[in-house]
Amino acid sequence: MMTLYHNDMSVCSAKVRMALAEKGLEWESEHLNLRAGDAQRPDYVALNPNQVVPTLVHGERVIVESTVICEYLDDVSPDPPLRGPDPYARARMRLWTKQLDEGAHAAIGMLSLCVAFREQHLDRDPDELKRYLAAMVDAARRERIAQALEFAMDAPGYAPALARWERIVTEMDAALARGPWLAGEACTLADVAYAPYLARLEHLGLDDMVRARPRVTEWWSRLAARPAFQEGVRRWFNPSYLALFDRQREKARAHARRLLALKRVSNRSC
Ligand SMILES: N[C@@H](CCC(=O)N[C@@H](CS)C(=O)NCC(=O)O)C(=O)O
Repeated sequence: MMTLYHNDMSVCSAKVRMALAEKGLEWESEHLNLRAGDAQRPDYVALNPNQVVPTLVHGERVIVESTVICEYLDDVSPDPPLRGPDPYARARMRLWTKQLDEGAHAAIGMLSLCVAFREQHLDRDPDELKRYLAAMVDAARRERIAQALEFAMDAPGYAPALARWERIVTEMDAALARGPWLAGEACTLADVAYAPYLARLEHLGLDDMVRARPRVTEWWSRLAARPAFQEGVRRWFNPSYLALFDRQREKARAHARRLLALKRVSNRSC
């Protein structure tokens, strides 16, 4: 039996839960409350020194990093295969997941913090928040939270994070012109990996970039209709987070429209 240490609204956890569901694998849930600092508990840090979810425990084996966990699941349970049918499809699949690990995940973190999660941090006891930030091993994450707390959507990292996601969605559009899934003919770990991120863009009101591209819209609705999306992602949506997103969404949408319009104007004048 596998045990997944995870969080309901964590995009990286949702990615692994969806992969587990695609594979039809049974697993036990150890849910962590990230806002209560559970990822910094010594017993959890012993499993995952990065203080992040998810972590998969399979017998004696401990596996961290959501991309690595998904590939591990595909190795231990190859049917149905989720890495792509041939070397080229597998290479394209990896390029997509690599991109998430190399900044796109941090960018969605920045957007989520500035639009919504800062509100949760501001509601915390200030001493507890100070302790949480001081104990954090990832200085870049601490900096993102500090920026979000101080500047919200005017944080210096916000516009670049939004632009990064617009670029990704543009690349998705080009990929989907060549085949029904991101890496070609088959649904792979690339599609699974991005599903929770597309849901997050929607929750944050930052999905104009998706809706402006019919191919991406169609792919996203096919992906969200998969039973594994329901099982691994939607079923876990936390109502208190959904209510927070509902409160913030229209402000974020209007702000993003202004930012992207400004970018288009400045691109034209260059
Ligand atoms: N590269 C890691 C990133 C994991 C990550 O950033 N997890 C977030 C949730 S999506 C987390 O656990 N944050 C800890 C916190 O908010 O205290 C992975 O893919 O597993």
